[in-house]
Amino acid sequence: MKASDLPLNYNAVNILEHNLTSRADKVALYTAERELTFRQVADEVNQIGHALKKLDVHVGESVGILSPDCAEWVTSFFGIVKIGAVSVGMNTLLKPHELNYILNDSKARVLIVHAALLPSIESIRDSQEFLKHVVVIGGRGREGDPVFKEWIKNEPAELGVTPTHRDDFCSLNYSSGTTGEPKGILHAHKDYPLTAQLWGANVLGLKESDRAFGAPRLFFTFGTGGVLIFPWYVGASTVLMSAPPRIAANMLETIQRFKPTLLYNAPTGYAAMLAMEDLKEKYDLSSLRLCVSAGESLPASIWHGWKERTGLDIIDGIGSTENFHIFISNRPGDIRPGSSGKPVPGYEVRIVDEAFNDVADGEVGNLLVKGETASLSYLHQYEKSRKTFIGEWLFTGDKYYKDKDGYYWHAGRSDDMLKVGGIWVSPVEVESTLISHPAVLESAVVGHPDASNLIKPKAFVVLKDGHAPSDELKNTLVEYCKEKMAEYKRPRWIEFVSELPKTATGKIQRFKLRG
Ligand code: 3UK
Repeated sequence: MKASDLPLNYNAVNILEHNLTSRADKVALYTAERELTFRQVADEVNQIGHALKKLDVHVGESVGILSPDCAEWVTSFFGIVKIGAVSVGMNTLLKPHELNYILNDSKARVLIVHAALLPSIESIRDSQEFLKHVVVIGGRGREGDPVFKEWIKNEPAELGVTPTHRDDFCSLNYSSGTTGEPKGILHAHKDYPLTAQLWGANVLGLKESDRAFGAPRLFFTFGTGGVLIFPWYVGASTVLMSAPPRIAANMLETIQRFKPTLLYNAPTGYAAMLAMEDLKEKYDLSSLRLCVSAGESLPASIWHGWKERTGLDIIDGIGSTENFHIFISNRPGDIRPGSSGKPVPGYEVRIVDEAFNDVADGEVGNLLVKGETASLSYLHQYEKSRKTFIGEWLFTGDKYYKDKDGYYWHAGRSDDMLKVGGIWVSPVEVESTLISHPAVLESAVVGHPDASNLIKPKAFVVLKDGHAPSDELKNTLVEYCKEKMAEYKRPRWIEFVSELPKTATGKIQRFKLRG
C-alpha cells in the first residue's frame, strides 16, 4: 500500500467509521469503567465534534488531551481529528513546566484534561497565552470549566466528516532530545492507515478476532498505533487501562480480566513480569497469542525467559515517533532473538558511515530510513529538522549493523540519549537537575545495565566543598530528582567522584564513564 492509494480527501476517522457498516454493535473498547461498541464510540465522537465546534475550534487548530488512557481519550482524539483539527496527546508523566512549553508551542486553545491531572496544570494555567478552555473529564475544574459529560450530553450524535486532505496534519506528539525543549512531531491523516497496513496487518498479522492491550500509553505513538489504530483498522477490539502500567500486577490483572490476544510492552515491562516468581500460578495469560516489544532493544535473555515461562513469542521491532511506528521488525515465524528483525516492506533502510556511504554487512553505522509515514519536520525547530529529515531519508540517531542473514542489530545511539523503560531520558536534563541541588558541584549521567541487561541512568557526582559522600546524601539526591523530573528519569545509582573526565575544552566525556 502506498499513500497515493488513499483518496485525496481522507480523514483518519475512517479507521473508526469503516467498522459501522459491518460490525457497529461489536464491542470496540473495553475498560474497567466503560465498555463501548463501535456505534457508541462513533456517536460520542460526533457529539465531541459538535462541542468542539461550539468552542470555535477550526480546521488545523491544535487541541490538547491530557488524560490517563480511557474511553474519553479515544473519543476526544477522533472527535478532534474528524473536524480537521490536530490532536495533541500530552505525556501524563510530565511536570508543569514541560506541559507549559507544549501548550505554548502547540498554541492549543482547548485542553481536554482528566480531573486526576488537573493539579499538573494548576500552577501554569493563569499565565497561558493561548489556552482558553479547559474541559474536565471525570470531575470538576474551576468555575466555568465545561464538565466533559455535560459538555457533550445534548449534542447530536450525527456529524459530517470534514473533508481533510490525506496530507493534512491530524496529530502532534512531543519527543525529547539531548538538549533544548521537546520536539513537536506532526503526523498526517495518511500515516494512520499506512502504518496500520504496513506493519499492523502485513507484518504482525492482526485479525478481526484479535483484542489488543498494552503498556505504551495512547499519548505515545507506540500506544496510539498498537492499541488503538491498528486493531480498529482490521475491526479488532482494544482494552484500555488507566492504572499505571509500570506496576506489573496492574497489567497482569487487566490481561486476566479482559483476555486480550496481543500484548504490547517495553522490555522493562517483560522483565518486571518475569521477576514475579509466581507469574504462571497467579495469573492466567492463556488468552494471549503474541507479544510485541519496542521502545528500546529487547535483550535475547528476556526473549528466551518469556518464551520459557509463557510459551509466547515476542516480536521486537524498532519504531519512532518521527516514523509514527515500527519500520524494522521481527515477524511471526521469523524471529531472531536480540535483533530488531528485517525492514518492514514499504520502508527502505541504509546503514552509512559519517560521509553517508553504505558500510559493509557486519559493520556498525548510522541507520537511515525512508518511508511514507515519516513526519516532514520538527515543529518550530529548523536546525534540528535539517539534520534529521534529509531529503527522503530520516536520520534516526541509531547505530546499527546487519548480519549476513539480513537481520538488523541495534548497537547504541549516536547521541547520548538513553531509552529507559522505552522512554527518552536526556542525560543533560538529569545532570542539570542534580547540579541545581546545593550539595552538587558537577555531574555526568550515563546509561548503565541493570540485572536484566536494560539501561538505566547512573550519575557520577562531584560534591561541593563542605559536603561529604554518604548513603543518606545519595537518597536525598534521588528524592530530589523525583521531585523535579518525571520519576523514571531519576538515577538508579549514584557514584561520588572527585572529578569528571573532560576534553581540553571542558566538555564532559560521558563515553569514558559508561560501563
Ligand atoms: C529506540 C529501539 C532498539 C531507538 C516507538 C515503536 O520508541 C518509539 O519512539 P520514540 O520516538 O523513540 C525512537 C527511538 O527509540 N527504539 C525504539 N524501539 C527500539 N531501539 N530496539 C527497538 N525495538 O533509539 C529509536 O530511534 O520514543 C517505538 C513504535 C512507535 C514509537 N514511537
